[in-house]
Amino acid sequence: MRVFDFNSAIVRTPGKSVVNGLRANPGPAPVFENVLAEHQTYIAALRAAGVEVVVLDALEQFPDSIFVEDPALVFSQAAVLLRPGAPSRMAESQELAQTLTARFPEVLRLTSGFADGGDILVTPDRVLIGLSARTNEEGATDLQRLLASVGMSSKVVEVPRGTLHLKTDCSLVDEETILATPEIASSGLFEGYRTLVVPREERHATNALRINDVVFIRAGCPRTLDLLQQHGLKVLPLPVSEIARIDAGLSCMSLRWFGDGLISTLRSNENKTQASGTVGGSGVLAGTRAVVPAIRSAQVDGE
Ligand code: CIR
Repeated sequence: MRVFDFNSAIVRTPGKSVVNGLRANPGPAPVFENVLAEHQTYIAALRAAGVEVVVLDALEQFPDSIFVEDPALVFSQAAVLLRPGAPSRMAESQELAQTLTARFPEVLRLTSGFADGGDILVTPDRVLIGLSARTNEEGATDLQRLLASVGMSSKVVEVPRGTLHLKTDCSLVDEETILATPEIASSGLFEGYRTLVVPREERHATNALRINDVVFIRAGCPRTLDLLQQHGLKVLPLPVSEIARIDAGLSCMSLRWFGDGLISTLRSNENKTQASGTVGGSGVLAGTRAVVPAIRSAQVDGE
């Protein structure tokens, strides 16, 4: 199985407070309805790619909680509750604890330091942990210990200064290839990998997301689209200009893994009991129908 083969994902509906999400970006705050629309398009794209999606309820008290990738890390065999480096996001991992415990055979916890999921890049041979303003050495070392306990090797690397997360600047697009900014491509981090370097004016396109046989990229990046297509990849541009206003991209809106079918069982139970958190999964075909108009509208918007 490839590291980007997924059949399951968790996302969280944005709350209205998402407009107050953390941002280094000095531009305008996002508009709630537009964030919601981008989120719905993203969910449809995941379903169209063959993933069953669990949609958790919004958490108004945590403006950034739509970005579920940061407080946790998931693999087929285990999940890890992380300790996000931004104080306003620290308690988000606890909000995921029950959901993860219900779905994973083992749930581990980071106990010291800080680490954000956005700093963790899973490659075929090891897990890369980036040191950034959100992930410190203590957190990275603790995470290495946890990963070793479930048989995974890892390496700690430096994130370019001023970059929010490791995956802000790079993504794995196939088993041998990394989509990267010029800075990270020349850093020597990806020795042994082929790097596809995005042009400087499209540097925000590097937070791409490979899901099964398709690579999601940010809409409005024609040169990156061409670069990936020339490389033989199937690419789906998705609108993220609103969430980009709070420094986010495509990977941060989901936790993804290849599960053993547990979700379907949970879905039928949760539908019966109306337990908190709604579980999506109207099927791959329904997802495909929903995502196509959304993509057209992104192109019309000239995003
Ligand atoms: C934050 O600063 O934490 C959020 N506004 C954006 C998080 C983006 N996360 C990610 O790319 N993994």
